[in-house]
Amino acid sequence: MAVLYRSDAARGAAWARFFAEHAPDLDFRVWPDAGNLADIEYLIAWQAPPEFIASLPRLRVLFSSGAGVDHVDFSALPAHVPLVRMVEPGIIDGMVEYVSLAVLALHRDFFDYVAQKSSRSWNPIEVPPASSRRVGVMGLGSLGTAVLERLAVYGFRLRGWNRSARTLAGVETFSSAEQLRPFLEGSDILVCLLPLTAETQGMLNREVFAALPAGASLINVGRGPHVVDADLLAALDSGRLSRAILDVTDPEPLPAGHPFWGHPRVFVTPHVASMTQPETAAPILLDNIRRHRRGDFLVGMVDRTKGY
Ligand code: NDP
Ligand code: OXD
Repeated sequence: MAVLYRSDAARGAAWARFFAEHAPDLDFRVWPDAGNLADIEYLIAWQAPPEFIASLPRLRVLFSSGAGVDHVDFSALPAHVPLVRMVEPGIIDGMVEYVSLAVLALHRDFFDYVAQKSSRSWNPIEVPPASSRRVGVMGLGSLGTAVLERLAVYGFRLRGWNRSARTLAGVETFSSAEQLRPFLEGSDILVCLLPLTAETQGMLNREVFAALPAGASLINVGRGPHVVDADLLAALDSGRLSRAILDVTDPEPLPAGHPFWGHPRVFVTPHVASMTQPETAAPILLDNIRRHRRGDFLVGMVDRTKGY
């Protein structure tokens, strides 16, 4: 029985160190030193090409090394092999930091001051209290709920929208397609933390932008294909939206000629909002392997019918 890590190479050594120290009984291998592929029962991977999956006759679980699984070809994974996504404190903390930073930067007009600095202009903008700003989060999963919990500390008015109904202390919650519009109408800053599925692709579009309060801003940390780029550019150019902070784009990397790069009110980061941290992820993954070996449920199981 062996565990193969085939993901971010730079972080492979940290994963191997953890397993050597805490699970010396497990044969932990780091790609490309995979050894005999017939030994591999647990695979930790970001991209797992179908032909590679097919070369693992004893594969028992595929662990995604990230939280999202939209890049996984479900049809290449045998039905008896569960797919497990990453739910770990490091990835949650990273997302909480990024979204807090983005919300605060919008709330406190930092991008205006960046522009002012380049033109050497000293022009104070009135500071509204956080309690006057409404932040709406789409997707109340492990990341969306953690983000809302932290934003509450600043005193923002919070709302969240999710497929199934949720109750979160201090958050006005909305669910289902029927409640999308009222949710949007009260979101001055909209944060997308939805998984990418057939249902959510293209969801950040002209109708959604038209339903937001005039001058609202968008933070997309879900996936690039959630956004209809032309609709976002039109909404920014017409003044309907003030700004967009995009950590994810379609495609990635964003091509040099894409209009987002040159747009004065679009801020792009290269898909770095959050990253799996070996120090906090490896213990969770080891626990999941132990769970699997004793027949317990696995933390982060993906529902293939839902796609996340
Ligand atoms: P979860 O699976 O924990 O949460 C997803 C949430 O979205 C669930 O609450 C789900 O509702 C809801 N949802 C799914 N589909 C719909 C829909 N059609 N309409 C309304 N709500 C819906 O995921 P995480 O919070 O862990 O992660 C979310 C996403 O964040 C990932 O899929 C990934 O794309 C992205 N991500 C981005 C990173 C970055 O660096 N930019 C890093 C990590 C993740 P329900 O519970 O009812 O099913
Ligand atoms: C993830 C990501 O899904 O980094 O983990 O986007």
